[in-house]
Amino acid sequence: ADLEPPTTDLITLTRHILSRQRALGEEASGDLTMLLIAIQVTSKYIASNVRKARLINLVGLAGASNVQGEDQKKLDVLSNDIMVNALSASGKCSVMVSEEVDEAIIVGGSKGTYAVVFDPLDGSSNIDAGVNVGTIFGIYKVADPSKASVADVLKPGKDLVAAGYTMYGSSCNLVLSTGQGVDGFTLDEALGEFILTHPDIKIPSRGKIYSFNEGNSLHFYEPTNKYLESIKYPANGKPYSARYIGSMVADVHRTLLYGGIFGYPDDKKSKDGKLRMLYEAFPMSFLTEQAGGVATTGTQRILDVVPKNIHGRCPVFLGSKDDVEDLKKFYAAWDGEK
Ligand code: P6P
Repeated sequence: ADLEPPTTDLITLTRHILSRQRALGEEASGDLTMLLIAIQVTSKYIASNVRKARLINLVGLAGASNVQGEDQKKLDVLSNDIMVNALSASGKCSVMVSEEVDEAIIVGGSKGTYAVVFDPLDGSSNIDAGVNVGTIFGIYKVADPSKASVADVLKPGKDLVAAGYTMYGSSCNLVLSTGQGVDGFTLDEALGEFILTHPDIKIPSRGKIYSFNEGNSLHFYEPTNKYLESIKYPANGKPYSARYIGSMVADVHRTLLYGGIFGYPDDKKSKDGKLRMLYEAFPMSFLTEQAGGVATTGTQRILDVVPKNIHGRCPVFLGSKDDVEDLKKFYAAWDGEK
């Protein structure tokens, strides 16, 4: 095939972030730019460890000792430490919440005006099977760094100023929004740069795919089962396809690009569902809305939910506007016998 001549106008993630900063004019201090660049570096480094792990079977070797004699860390712990250290060193972050750490981390003496909530390696239970895993992050503004506390992150998802994820799979994809739409980047390992490959991602208004763990159907509430019934046995005789990877970053990435609906509902067994608000539901809902989609708990906009604690969970239905609105109709018609 006649190869395309190389572009002479390469848009890297750094260039993209700087152009967004310039668009904000003088009010932008450059702090968010520096923070996002720190996160970009962690994504590259985690990507290289995930790739290596598959080669040298680093995964799961907790307890084994490496040449320095220190404990070999599992990938999710390693990824957490990479992010905590990079965010602290950036000087722009004064509060952190990580899926791997029980308490909020307050960065002592930091003047950082941002808080970062993150799952350093979501889906890591799948990694031995070679399934795509990812880092999910959200960024809140911290009003007064000298008074930085957990209160700076116990805020509804609508207060996020930025959110994104990096998916580690056959290629490394970073998807980011700073509130002006969603852009996707692919890591060019030769350059060590994330290149803009999916500008201005818009989710189709309706899709043909549903993504639920139907192994939980026995516990699903009536509206969920009735909704699924309606797309598996539709009047028009054209059922939806089922796609469920079991790694949120991969399921959401596909939903953003192809459309359809992803759901992790609340049910009789899990009263609040399984997914965590701060570093799973909120960032993915922020991205979904920025891409023109809808994200609901079934009865409430996810981004309006106020977390009571940093590891709190909430039900998640997100994706194409028309598909999620269809789901909401079943909850609205329900008498709520949970
Ligand atoms: P289940 C992975 O463990 C995770 O946190 C998300 O990435 C994923 O969407 C969900 O759990 C899968 O859960 O119960 O379907 O295996």
